[in-house]
Amino acid sequence: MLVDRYPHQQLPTVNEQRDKMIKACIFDLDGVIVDTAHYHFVAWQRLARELGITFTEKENERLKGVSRMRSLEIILEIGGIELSEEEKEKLALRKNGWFVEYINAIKPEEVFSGVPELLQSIRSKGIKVGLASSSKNADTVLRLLGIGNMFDAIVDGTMIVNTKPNPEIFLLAARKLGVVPSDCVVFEDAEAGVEAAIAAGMKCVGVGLPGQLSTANEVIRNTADFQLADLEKF
Ligand code: B16
Ligand code: MG
Repeated sequence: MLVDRYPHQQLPTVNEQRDKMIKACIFDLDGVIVDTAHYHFVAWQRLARELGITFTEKENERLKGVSRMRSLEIILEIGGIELSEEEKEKLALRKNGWFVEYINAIKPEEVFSGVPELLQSIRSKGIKVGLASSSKNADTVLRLLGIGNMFDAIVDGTMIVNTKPNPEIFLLAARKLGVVPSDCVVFEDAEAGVEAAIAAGMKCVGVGLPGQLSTANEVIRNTADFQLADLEKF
């Protein structure tokens, strides 16, 4: 006897299938579009040295995607130093001054290869493109890279209260794009960012090495490796 394993009433209708399609792609900035992590590292290392703390490139991995203040707290934890809120604010400001000085030299060539083309091809399919970066300097970085106009909505660290892994940044991006969270896919390079995307009820493409970011729906080595056809898988 022929067993109908997929009774027709369980199959999605054409409209439901259309509803399931991804309607927005939301990109993180640092590590997904450009490597600003290097500039963050040089500035944090300069501060750590002043405080007598040894801060390595490996430890810098822990700062990816997290807020400026949390980054400072991680470095102080490494050095076993406790400071008042006021002192921490001063140090964070000092580090940011150096970071801003370094990123002022950023050139459009520093955008990861193939990324502008990927953003353009996503938009040409009628899919919205957003940017969601924890950085309060995202505007400056986008302006210096000359890619600000490639996004339908931009959310940065100045517009949110809770930083990744809290989903707030991605939920705000979806709202600005006019798309429901379940129709969004996030591109992220940091554990905290992947966690935030999933907590927002979105799909997530991790940008990193195989074996990393294991909670993402898919992991690719470089942002530009993403195949548009994969949007239909989500
Ligand atoms: P700022 P993303 C993040 O950018 C960086 O990955 C993280 O290392 C940094 O601490 C954070 O921005 C805040 O940056 O000090 O410029 O406000 O990955 O969310 O684009
Ligand atoms: Mg990042």
